[in-house]
Order: sequence, then structure tokens, then C-alpha cells
Amino acid sequence: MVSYKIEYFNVRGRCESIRYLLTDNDLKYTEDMIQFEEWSEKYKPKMPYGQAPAVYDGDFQLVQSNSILRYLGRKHGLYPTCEKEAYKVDMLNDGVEDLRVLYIKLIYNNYDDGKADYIKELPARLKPFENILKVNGAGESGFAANNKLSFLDYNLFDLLDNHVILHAGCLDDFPTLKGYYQSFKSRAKLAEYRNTDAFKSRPVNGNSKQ
Ligand code: 0HH
Repeated sequence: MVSYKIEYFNVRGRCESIRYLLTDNDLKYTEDMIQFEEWSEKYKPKMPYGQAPAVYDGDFQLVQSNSILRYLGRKHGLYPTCEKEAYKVDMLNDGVEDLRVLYIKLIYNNYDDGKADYIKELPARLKPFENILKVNGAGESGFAANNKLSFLDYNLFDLLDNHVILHAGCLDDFPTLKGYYQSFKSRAKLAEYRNTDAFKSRPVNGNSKQ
């Protein structure tokens, strides 16, 4: 039986999509929860980019959240082997990364002064996802691309969840995206996991902004 180990802080941050993927696919994992005061000496030096998360597949260390997701996807049938299908997953995942970077900048650099403008611009940033998911038939299949589950679904769901927390009504004008978000949220294993104390008590971000 495969068992992975995660090293990350006790925040959702860049790791929650990985936790979702592992949980939803019954992949066993343990967590070495990094304490802030231990980070610089104990963990940072062994991270190739000086950053977490890291996931260990046995002795094999994986870093960079998107590379970790894609590795797990390839290994567990959550990344298409067909090139065009893989492209559809990748182009959405790159879109998730672009918006996640903007979100992280808002949260950590400019929350109080920047939130109103961020929310004003959010519809224009969500619209492409609405359009792409509609073309991909996500409203019917419940999956963002190719009518099948991929690693990208966990990443997109987490990004949408962060934005619903930031601004509750942000998906209201996007029926496909909203339906997709709600149906993904109700996946049994995810719903069960999200109902645990461990999940509910875990901050979304590392600075108490959300
Ligand atoms: N491109 C990388 C990826 O996708 C980016 C990883 C990253 O930004 O994996 N890692 C951050 C933590 S994410 C990191 O390692 C934000 C969590 C905030 C929790 C508080 C962190 C307090 C650290 C003392 N940052 C630490 C660093 O760069 O030294």
C-alpha cells in the first residue's frame, strides 16, 4: 500500500488541493506539520527552492505544488495520456495558477487596501473558467475537462473555494462554475474530510486573512 508523507504548514495554502486529491482517491498519507519556528533551520534547507510543500513518495522528494499534483495525477490515473486531453487539463491548471498568484499577492501583500478592487475585477477573471468549463461540458459531467476526473479538479475546486470564502457571491453570475463547485464540494469523501476538526480548524492562509 502506497503511503505518502506531506511536509507543510498547518494552513490550506498551496497544499490543500494535494490533500483533497489524496483523500478523495483513498491514498494514504501522513503529515509532518511544520511549526513556523522550526522552518528556517529544519526544513527550508532541504527544500530545493527553499519552499514547502514537499511530498515524499517513499524516499523520493517532490516539491512545487503543481508538479506534485501532476505527479500524483500521472501515477493514479488522474492525468490523461492523450495529448489533447492532457493539454485541456494543463491549460486550465495554468489558469488556476495565474489566479492563485493574484490571490496570494492580495492575501499577503495588499489585503486591506486591495480587496475592493480585487473583488471588482474578479468577474473578469472568473469568466474564462465559466466559458471553458461550459465548452468542456462540466455542467453535465461534473469534471472540468474531458468529462473525467483529473488532478486539475482538486486545484480548481480549492481556488474556487478560496474565492467563495473571500467573497461569498462571486460565482452567482457563473452557472456552470457554480454548479461545478457545488457538485465537487458534495463528493462524499471530500465532504467527510471537510467536516473533520483537522480541516475546519486549519486556517486558509498563514496570516489569518481569507
Ligand atoms: N511555487 C511554489 C509551489 O507551488 C510556491 C511555494 C510557496 O510559496 O509549491 N511556499 C511558501 C508557503 S505557502 C513557503 O514555503 C504559504 C503558506 C504560509 C504559511 C506561513 C509560512 C511562514 C514561513 C516561516 N514559504 C516559506 C519561505 O519561502 O521561506
